Amino acid sequence: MPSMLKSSLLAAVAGAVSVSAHGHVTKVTIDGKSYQGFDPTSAPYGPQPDSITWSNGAKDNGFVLSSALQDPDIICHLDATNAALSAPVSAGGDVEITWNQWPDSHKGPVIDYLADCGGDCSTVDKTTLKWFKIAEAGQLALGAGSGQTGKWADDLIIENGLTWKVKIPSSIKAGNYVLRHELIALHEGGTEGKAQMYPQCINLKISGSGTQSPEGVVGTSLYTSTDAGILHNIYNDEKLSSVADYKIPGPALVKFDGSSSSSSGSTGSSSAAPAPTTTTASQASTPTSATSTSTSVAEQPAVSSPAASSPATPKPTKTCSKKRNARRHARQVKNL
Ligand SMILES: [Cu+2]
Repeated sequence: MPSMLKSSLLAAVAGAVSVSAHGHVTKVTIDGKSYQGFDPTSAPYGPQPDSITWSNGAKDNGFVLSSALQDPDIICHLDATNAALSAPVSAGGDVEITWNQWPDSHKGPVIDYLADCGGDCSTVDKTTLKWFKIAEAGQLALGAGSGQTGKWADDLIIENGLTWKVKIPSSIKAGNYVLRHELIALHEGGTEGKAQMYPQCINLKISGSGTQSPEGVVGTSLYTSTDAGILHNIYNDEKLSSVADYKIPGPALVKFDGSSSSSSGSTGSSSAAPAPTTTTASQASTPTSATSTSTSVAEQPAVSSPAASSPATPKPTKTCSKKRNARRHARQVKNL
């Protein structure tokens, strides 16, 4: 396919700076303050400034394959090491996470977890962190026809100016936490071990008067390669009766005091989703403008319009659904 060839050539020309078109978190914004994300594509060539985002060795903007879900790499990305800083945030406040880019072909859920560091997050052993799920969003609309993909939480990232907003539960106990923000790409999810996991960890110092301290599970126990939401063919929607048939992977969403609902990503049509947590590109410059009332932390960033009527327009940019690219990805991961 010519466009495929063209994008491969472009990627090759981009060379060392950007080997492929996945993505990494480039910025985290809290209370109007921006913190630099870790850039795995420039880190090999120079030191990165201290930040609240954990560093990793995903040199190509890459991912952790679902064949390695019991490996510590799944916790905070490939060879991740602790962030030196922590950002203050009030319980009930929002954390906005901005990606540098995201390929249209990469569809799947977006999930956010917290883990209590029990002390200093800059030195905590990541393998001891116990994660509980505070937000999730999965499939939002079924594919329109045979072989067509539907609308997914990952698509909202693109729609919302590459930014995802997650609300810190207002009832959570104050303390030092790591936020684990994760995109999953299922374009090859029909093959066991081929789903792509893109976790990014972020250190937070949460203030407030809450008392909830949920149980969690260690990162290497969050998923297995055969979980229904990970071993999943996104091109087979005609076999589904509703978007709720897609099961978002990982432990159950925690119910927090004062929040009413469960995941809207898995509760059916997106028209049922309330809208307060949407982040649009235009809102991004005024992150504290959200006028949301006491809404659930679990609400997905809302689809801006009746989404069922506007199925994602598929573009032929299958960044790594082509076998050659997939092999290249695998090689890169192996060589890290
Ligand atoms: Cu990819």
